[in-house]
Amino acid sequence: MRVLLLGGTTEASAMAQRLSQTGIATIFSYAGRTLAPVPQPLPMRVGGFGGVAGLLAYLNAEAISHVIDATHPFAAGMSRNAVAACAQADTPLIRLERAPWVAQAGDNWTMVDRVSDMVDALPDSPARVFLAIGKQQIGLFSAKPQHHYILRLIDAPDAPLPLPQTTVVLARGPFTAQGDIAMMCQHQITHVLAKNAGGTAAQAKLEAARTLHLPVIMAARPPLPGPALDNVDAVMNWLGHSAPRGV
Ligand code: 3Y8
Ligand code: NAP
Repeated sequence: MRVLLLGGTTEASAMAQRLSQTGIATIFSYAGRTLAPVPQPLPMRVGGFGGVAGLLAYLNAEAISHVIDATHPFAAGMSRNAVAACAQADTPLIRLERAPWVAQAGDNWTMVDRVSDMVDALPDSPARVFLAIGKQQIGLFSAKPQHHYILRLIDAPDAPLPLPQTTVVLARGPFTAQGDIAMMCQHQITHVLAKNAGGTAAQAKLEAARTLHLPVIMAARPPLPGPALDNVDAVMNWLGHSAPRGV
């Protein structure tokens, strides 16, 4: 058995711990989005594969018997490529994915279908917007330059930001409600924008918004193909009962 673990989430790190403890030959894969990704207890590879064809070639060259896609629910491109390449390689694939967040009593959420719909959900009158969606899609918000955007990023921007009024907060999760309440008060946040990532490491901003009675604009996840499980034990069970490719 030789597993490729597509990582980049808290669940992927938990999966890596379990696989390293059981001695199953596994390669942990990062996209290389950050300067210094969290080390893993497994051999790591960093960088894209080169689309579906590149991933297919990798599966064959590395004789991968199983693929676990533990990427983020918004890493749709990687997940779709994994489904296509594993189908061609006849390699068993499972997605490890946590449940989405659900609004609770006291929450003031506006749900939108996708990140690009978040801009229209913002008011026209100037606001102080906590953009907790990373840096890949902040260009969308140049359509509403009247707001002051507080951006939480992992690495400092390597180019000028496409927004006229910004404050950058450098931090890597997991986050705490206490920390996010303090940060939102310090920056006088009026709106919180989030992707429905689910999980525990980034829900602090939602707890903080609830405490501070702030509105949240929540982007729904992109639809993803293929079977998914929501915990490490279930994936270990799947591994034990999935015939490797070509059998
Ligand atoms: C490179 C690996 C672990 C995994 C930790 C999780 C939790 C902390 C919360 C906020 C939201 C955001 C962002 C976020 C969280 C975990 C998890 C998660 C959100 C690292 C990591 C990589 C990335 C990539 C990065 C994206 C960005 C998104 C920041 C490592 C730390 C906003 C997603 O600068 C960039 O280009 C960053 C890009 C993709 C989204 C975006 O579009 O910008 N994650 N995040 C992975 C790789 O190279 O393959 O550097 O160590 C992983 C984690 N980020 O093992 O403990 O499980 O979700 N990551 C979101 O949820 O909206 C922050 O600030 O409240
Ligand atoms: P994406 O848009 O779905 O993928 C874009 C391309 O990045 C993929 O086609 C692939 O390149 C490469 N890639 C993505 N994940 C990879 C991985 N684990 N290993 C190797 N290559 C990978 O991905 P994304 O949303 O930018 O996310 C990138 C990474 O950050 C993922 O590991 C994800 O788990 C993590 N992350 C993302 C978010 C988020 O909000 N999107 C949040 C937390 C963590 P090729 O086509 O060249 O193979």
